[in-house]
Amino acid sequence: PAAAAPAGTKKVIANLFEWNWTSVASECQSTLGPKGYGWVQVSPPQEHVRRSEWWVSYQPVSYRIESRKGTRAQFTSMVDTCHAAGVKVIVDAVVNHMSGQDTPGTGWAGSSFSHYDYPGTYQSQDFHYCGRPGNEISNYGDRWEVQNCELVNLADLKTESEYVRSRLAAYLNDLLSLGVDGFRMDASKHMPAADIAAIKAKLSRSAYIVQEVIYGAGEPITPNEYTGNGDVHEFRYGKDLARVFRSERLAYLRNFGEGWGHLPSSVSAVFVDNHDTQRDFGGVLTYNDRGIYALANAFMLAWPYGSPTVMSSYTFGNRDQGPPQDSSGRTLNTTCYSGWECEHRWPVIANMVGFRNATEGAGVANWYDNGYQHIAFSRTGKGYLTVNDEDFAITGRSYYTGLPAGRYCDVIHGTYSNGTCSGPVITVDANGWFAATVPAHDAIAIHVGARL
Ligand code: ARE
Ligand code: CA
Repeated sequence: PAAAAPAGTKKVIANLFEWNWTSVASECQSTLGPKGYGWVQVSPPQEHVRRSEWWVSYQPVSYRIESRKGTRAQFTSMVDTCHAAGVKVIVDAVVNHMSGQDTPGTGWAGSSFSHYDYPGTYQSQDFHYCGRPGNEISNYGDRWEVQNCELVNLADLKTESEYVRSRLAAYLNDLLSLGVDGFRMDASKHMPAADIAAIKAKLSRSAYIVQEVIYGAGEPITPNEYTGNGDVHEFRYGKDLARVFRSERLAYLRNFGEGWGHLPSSVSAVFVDNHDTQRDFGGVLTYNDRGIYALANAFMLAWPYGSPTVMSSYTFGNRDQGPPQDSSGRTLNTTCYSGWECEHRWPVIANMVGFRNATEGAGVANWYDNGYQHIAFSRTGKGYLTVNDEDFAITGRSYYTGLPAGRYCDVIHGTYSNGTCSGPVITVDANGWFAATVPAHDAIAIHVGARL
């Protein structure tokens, strides 16, 4: 199967979770483009139920591009602005189901609906009624049930039907006509891979596809089944990385990825955390872990496995809490570091996007570890990262980088722009070595794109 991984050297995705379209547009211009992000992933744009929680986005009531995040015109203008900044757009596409409210209501843009009836879009014959208690999925060990019953009461579309497939394709084609470049296929596990393939075959042009299939030990439906359609999210990545940082040894990372039983790199989409794992799947590293979270993202961005997504969150106290919003439920403009975490702007993370771009295509060489929490490796001829997650500084060591001699900006502690570095400079000698102290729980990173 052809890998659909994002093309070009700018492959890093920023997931601006629940940002409104106006704020996404200005972020493309001010930060994502300049910092080298190649893609922005945005939350579901279609009309949804009216409530304050974030997850209303995952309860479609029509395919009008009208949501708490903005109007169709604002969405279109956001796509154009991001493109002008060199950033492509991935839309989170909710195609497995419609809403899950038992009582009838009116959607964000005024469409009336009831459970299993969305006038003008779907009627009762377009849904699965699986006949199990509450039509609900309870056993992930049963393939048929997972794909034909309801995920948390969400009206499950008959994705095997020609009408449903065409209607879904019409929605996705509408987004493509507005310039969208790719889709995150929500709840892909709950649709047979063949149904997704049939919908994809109806798209008017090629688009990047990344499917959400959460690996579950012992489950019959596996991420591998979906790789023929495009990329698949590798949920083991963030879970394993967190365990290594929290309770194991960074030295174990020397073969991280396929060597750990993860998906083939060419079809794997990875992240330290996403909007579900930061809430529900305990143990992953999140913005709450501050410096360690930044180091984990630095490792992800430096390590040539999969297509990385950087998560960008709003601050939340409880799992259901929606994004900052006005009294009518419209999402407020993003204000970084006040209500919004903006991890994608943290200097360490944002600067490592440049490292990823500069080292694209180069393999790993010169791995070093001390057997515990201090590791280092080069990306052949292009860059070098050393992470020290010991409780003590590592002093008096030299590192072999194999890089051309020169003065490099340490992009973990400084930002390179217009030929100058705002932080420490690392000097690589004629033999490819440098000497430096790496403080406890810290790192040094240099690359050919930030050479003075
Ligand atoms: C909300 C309420 C529910 C209510 C429902 C309908 O919380 O109580 O019944 O509304 O009114 C999100 C939220 C849900 C929310 C839903 C709809 O997380 O809380 O429900 O939106 O508004 C499984 C799926 C996987 C899914 C996760 C959450 O396989 O696809 O569950 N992830 C995506 C999104 C979510 C989103 C949805 C799907 C729905 O990323 O944000 O839900 O569109 C094992 C299995 C996994 C399974 C996991 C949890 O690990 O291996 O497959 O993931 O358990 O059950
Ligand atoms: Ca289904």
